[in-house]
Amino acid sequence: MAELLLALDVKGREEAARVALACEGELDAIKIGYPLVLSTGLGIVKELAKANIPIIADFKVADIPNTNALICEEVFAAGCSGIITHAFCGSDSLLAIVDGAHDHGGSAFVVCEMSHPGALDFLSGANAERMAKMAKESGADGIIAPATRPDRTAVLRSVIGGSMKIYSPGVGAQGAQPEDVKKYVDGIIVGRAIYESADPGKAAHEFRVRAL
Ligand code: FNU
Repeated sequence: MAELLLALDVKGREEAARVALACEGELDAIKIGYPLVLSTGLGIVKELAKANIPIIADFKVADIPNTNALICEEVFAAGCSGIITHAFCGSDSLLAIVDGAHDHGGSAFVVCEMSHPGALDFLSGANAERMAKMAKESGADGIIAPATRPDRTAVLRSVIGGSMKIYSPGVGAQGAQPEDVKKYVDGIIVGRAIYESADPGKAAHEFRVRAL
């Protein structure tokens, strides 16, 4: 049984509010990222959080430890409950995110293998497994692994064990189905297949049921 996370990659406050309202009651969390935050500002977090739902900041942070810590301060002060980070900058940078999240009562999720075809250039295979191992050693709360490659997500699950979460993007527009990965993961991440739907609430409901 997997949770449903909406990737709210729409632009502007009105559109974000429209989709979030339509999906009310169907979601376990909303994932926001650069498209929404660059078009509205981080203040959007407080508006979305009014629905009493966790907001996860998908900023795929990739910087030196000090900058990562400063980014965490802003993300959690804005009201987010989780942050998504890259791991390829190394263990000290990763630890700055994990500590930054935990210091603010939040969670840190680590991108290990990405879902798009180009991930096979760098962000997959042995590199992904090394990053998953590092994520576990860092005390991170979970990892991001691809619904588009369920076999790889199963491998990453075996690397991290059962105590960390896996959130999995790639369902819907990128071609994966909830049934492909739900047994390996704690949550599926769905964006366009919900927010571009004529009826986002109905689409979210269907994904939620299929992820059970
Ligand atoms: P949709 N996302 C992803 N693949 O797609 N954070 C990754 O490997 C990853 C992500 C995000 O395709 C992507 O940025 F690490 O419209 C987008 O916000 O369903 C969402 O997951 C997928 O959106």
